[in-house]
Amino acid sequence: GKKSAAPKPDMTVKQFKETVIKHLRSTLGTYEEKASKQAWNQAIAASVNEFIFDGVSRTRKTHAGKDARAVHYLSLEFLMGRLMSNNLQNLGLYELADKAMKELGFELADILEEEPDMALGNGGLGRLAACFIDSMATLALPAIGYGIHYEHGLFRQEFFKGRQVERPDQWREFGSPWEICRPESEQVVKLYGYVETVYENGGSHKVWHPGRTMRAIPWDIPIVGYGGHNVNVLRLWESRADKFFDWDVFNSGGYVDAYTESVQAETVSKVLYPNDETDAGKELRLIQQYFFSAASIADVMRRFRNAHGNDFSKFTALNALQLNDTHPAIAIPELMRVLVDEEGISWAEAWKMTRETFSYTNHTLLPEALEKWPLRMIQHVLPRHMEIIFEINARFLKDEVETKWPGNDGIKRKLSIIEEANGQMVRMGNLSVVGSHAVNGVAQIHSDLVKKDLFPEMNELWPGKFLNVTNGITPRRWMKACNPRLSTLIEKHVDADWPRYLEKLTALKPLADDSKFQKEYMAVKHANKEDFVKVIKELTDVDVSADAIFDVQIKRLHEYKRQHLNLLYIMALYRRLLINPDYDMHPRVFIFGAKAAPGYYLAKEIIFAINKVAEKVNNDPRIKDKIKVVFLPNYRVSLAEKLIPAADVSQQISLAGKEASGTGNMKLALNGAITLGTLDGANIEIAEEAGEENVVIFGMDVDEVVETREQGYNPGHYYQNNEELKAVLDWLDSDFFTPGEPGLLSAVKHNLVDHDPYMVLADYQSYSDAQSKIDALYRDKKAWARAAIINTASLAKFNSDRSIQDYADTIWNLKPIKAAAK
Ligand code: 26Q
Repeated sequence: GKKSAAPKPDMTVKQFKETVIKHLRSTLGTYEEKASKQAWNQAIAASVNEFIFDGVSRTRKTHAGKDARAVHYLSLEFLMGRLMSNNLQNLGLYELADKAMKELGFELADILEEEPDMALGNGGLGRLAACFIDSMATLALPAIGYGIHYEHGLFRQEFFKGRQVERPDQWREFGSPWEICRPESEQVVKLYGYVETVYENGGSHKVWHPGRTMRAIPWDIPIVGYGGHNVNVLRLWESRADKFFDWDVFNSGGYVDAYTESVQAETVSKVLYPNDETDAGKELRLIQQYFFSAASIADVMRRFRNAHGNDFSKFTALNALQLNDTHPAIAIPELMRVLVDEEGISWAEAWKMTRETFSYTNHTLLPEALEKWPLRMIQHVLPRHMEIIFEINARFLKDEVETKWPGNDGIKRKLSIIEEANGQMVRMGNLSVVGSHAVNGVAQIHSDLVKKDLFPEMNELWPGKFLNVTNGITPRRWMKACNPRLSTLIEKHVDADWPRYLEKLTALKPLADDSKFQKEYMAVKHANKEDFVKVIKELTDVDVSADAIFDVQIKRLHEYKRQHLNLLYIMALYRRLLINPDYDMHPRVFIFGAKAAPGYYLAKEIIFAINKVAEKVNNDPRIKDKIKVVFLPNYRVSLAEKLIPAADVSQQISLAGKEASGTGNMKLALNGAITLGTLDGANIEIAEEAGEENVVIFGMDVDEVVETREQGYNPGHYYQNNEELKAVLDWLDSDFFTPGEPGLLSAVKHNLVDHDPYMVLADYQSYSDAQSKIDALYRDKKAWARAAIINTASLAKFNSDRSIQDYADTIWNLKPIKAAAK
């Protein structure tokens, strides 16, 4: 059967047109002849909101009536991208809107370009949160996302003479139609001050006298589940300065601090930290983390008290709190503070409730990326929380570690939430493990390493606490909406509800050898590439051919992701062509998209080097357009949606053991790109699902990496013994790519030859050989088409609905509740 999961909306094209025009006039204050594309965009959004707001209310009433258990997904980042096309798709309104706009003389796709990306995240972790809330709504799970309403999301990237320049992001410059301010749910967040011990009735309790309070204002973004029945919300907190100071506290201590910090109140939700993986412990970042954690916990408590007063017996039965990495880990002592200090619940009881409520997802093993805060800073900003952390730690070490390993100070030192070396630090990872009932990694190998390398003793202490939930992506955005041509082709062969049940794509497997289907599938890819040729031209002024292999590496710029390995190979290919103009290869376009953290020196040097090599390669007539190199500026969700459907090769070339999962790898493979990757993160599972013959794997695996390091890794050895590798590295020292200015690209060379922390040189030859396999495979048109089709047909595991079902079953113990129909 071809039953459709998305309901047919009870609206006609004519009615939709009338609604849009109504909003153009009454909401936007303009009219058809005068309205800008932007005004049309807003009018469509207002029309769509008529459906959405109704869904928000229906869903809310359903949950309130049922006293439903709910999950609260706490994340510093939600990388939502654009919302219009997704909302239209999930409501089943897309085709209707498309027709309506055509009748009004517009291309809907064109008008959708007016919407700025909501870039409230850095990369993988933030986009994962966005896919997850889509799936939670789709699965009708009572769920709410909590985050920060950043005024400025991730910076806009420009290139100036090949170097990255950061410009502020202005996603709300003209307001956003998708958010609803909820002033009635404002919360107060306290900071600084001191803690008083009050003795009474033979006992004592703690009173925190904050040095400052600030206001947290919630903005709700409706999250429309696929099919439109269920609409959840993403609640983002905006900080505002309090209208007045608490003068008593002001006078009693911290006067200067409180005053100079007062400027910060409004800056707390001003800007997203653009550093993924690492950042030095900045006080403002700690305050951001606490600000939204405290506001969110207060919101959970308010909702609970409204239903149950001060009877907390049902608290754990009704609430799950998920920590997206350690960034919101301060929520653990905050919940303890509220339960113990404000509700008068005993420590033992409160701790039991806290642990049952929290769970923690780890997204990295990189030691420099594990969050640590100076104890002094937490003491200063959150004095009561520091006391609570001490108490949690003391009880943990005494009752649990000492019992298991009596008298073992080494293990205590290792497991302690407080690190005693180089000034005391609070280890947020340890706090998160100790305060949670479940800890998960994001791909199988990563979860194994979390147990084996990161928290081995914790795993001994609590076998069963550590789990794997492999990441996923929403097929609604990452196939149905972004790749309409492939979706249309798919729908000729599989049930229409495939965006919900992605395993239905396995019905395509028998077609992988069907030459008619192969041609249709590759024609779709070619058409998508033709579209993207225009995007490349527009953004970079480089002319490329859609007949070339589109070889894509899109992800944040990081040494461990090894964009410079890709670069070395491009240089080697270029050199081969200069040495032998008849060098046999299929034309290739290397496409990069990547932002570097503004303070990450080497990452910025790598961007510069790629841009300089690109400039030279793209303008060298000797190589007859066999290679083009394109570094797309300002890579972001909306650009990914255009590029991924056009990709032939998906580069996933991190050093084994370093990429926790990756999710771009899933998006690209689903859209028919062949993975060129290491045995790292979810690449391993993609190879398992698609079959090893349908991916190209190279390089050391995790065990070989460990072995190579133990033998004393010497990058100079590879440099000296590989003629081509030596030649391209030396090339970076010359002025060949930077005429008249030798040495401009030397930092990249010397980092590799002298240090090479991510073993680029060790994997170089294997990578180069793998690239040759890609070339050969592509030239066998049928073999390539077959492999690409099998990839599309085999990726059901990476549906984020499956990830969320895993969380619901194994961590949250959460059941769906379908919202009442209209
Ligand atoms: C920490 C402290 C201060 C400022 C910023 C940060 C910070 C911000 C963002 C630290 C880390 C991040 C983001 C990490 C991230 O995106 N990790 C990726 O998560 C994906 C989803 O699980 C995985 O697929 C990737 O493998 C992983 O790198």
